[in-house]
Amino acid sequence: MDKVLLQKDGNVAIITINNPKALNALSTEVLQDLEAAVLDVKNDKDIYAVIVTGAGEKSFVAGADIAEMKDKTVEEAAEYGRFGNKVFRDIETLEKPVIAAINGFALGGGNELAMACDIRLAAENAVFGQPEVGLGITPGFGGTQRLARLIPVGLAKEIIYTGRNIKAPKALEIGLVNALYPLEELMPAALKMAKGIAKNAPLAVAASKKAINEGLNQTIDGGIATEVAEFSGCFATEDQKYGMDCFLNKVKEKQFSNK
Ligand code: DAK
Repeated sequence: MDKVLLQKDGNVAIITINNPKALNALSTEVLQDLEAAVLDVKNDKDIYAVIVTGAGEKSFVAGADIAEMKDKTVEEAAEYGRFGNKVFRDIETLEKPVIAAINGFALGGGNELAMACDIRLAAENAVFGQPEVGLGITPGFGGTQRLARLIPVGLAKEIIYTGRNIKAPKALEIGLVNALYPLEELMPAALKMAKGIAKNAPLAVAASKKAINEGLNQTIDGGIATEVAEFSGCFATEDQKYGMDCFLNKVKEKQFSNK
């Protein structure tokens, strides 16, 4: 696994897309290594939060690998799309929060990877876009679906139909990212947020993620029912008893057990 690096810092995992010669473009090899890294994090009971970023100082991910894609047949393109979408859904449905630390270009599959994460923090030099129509294709790793759910649909259509890149301040203005930082402050900020999340009850954070994500695809009544199921399920955990005992006994420094 050298196209994706996996580091662990306490309860936080950092996944780094490491294909800098192609500005971290998503070749099949990169996607395979990303799938393995996500599986590792999923199975590590001591990891409570995850950061995804790109190697180097210029690019998060500059998209799917155009050189690899160019000569694909219809069937091969469908297979590539299915595989990339499977890996991105693994991230979206991972029972741990995932923060994208967007350290430069987030184009095509790069913007789509960021959108599969829960929270997007970006460097002030970041550039976003879905340039696929200029290459003769549609977005293929969920861009038509996630962008239209994340920002106003008319803006999503404008970004996809024009293929024009947008700069970080505009991405912040339209809600595509949560916050901007000078490049050197991006990873410290992402780590601080991830460690802050990791101090809370991991099972409660996971249940909140599930309720939000599943609720977005349901009616309001269905979503509320999902929330009730997730909320009540927390009462079967040791961490619910512990968290409430800590409050009632005025204990400030909590150490949840993830049970
Ligand atoms: N793929 C492959 N190589 C890439 C790349 C990419 N996406 N982006 C950059 N590179 C390579 C460049 O070819 C160059 O390689 P060398 O010439 O050095 O060998 C190296 O990275 C440095 O790039 P530049 O020399 O171009 O660097 P600049 O600073 O001048 O420009 C740039 C940076 C990010 C503006 C530019 O590289 C660029 O425009 N890159 C392409 C961005 C792009 O169009 N991305 C979207 C890709 S399409 C689907 C599945 C998936 C998708 C669609 C359908 N289905 C199966 C249905 C997803 C599609 C995409 O993501």
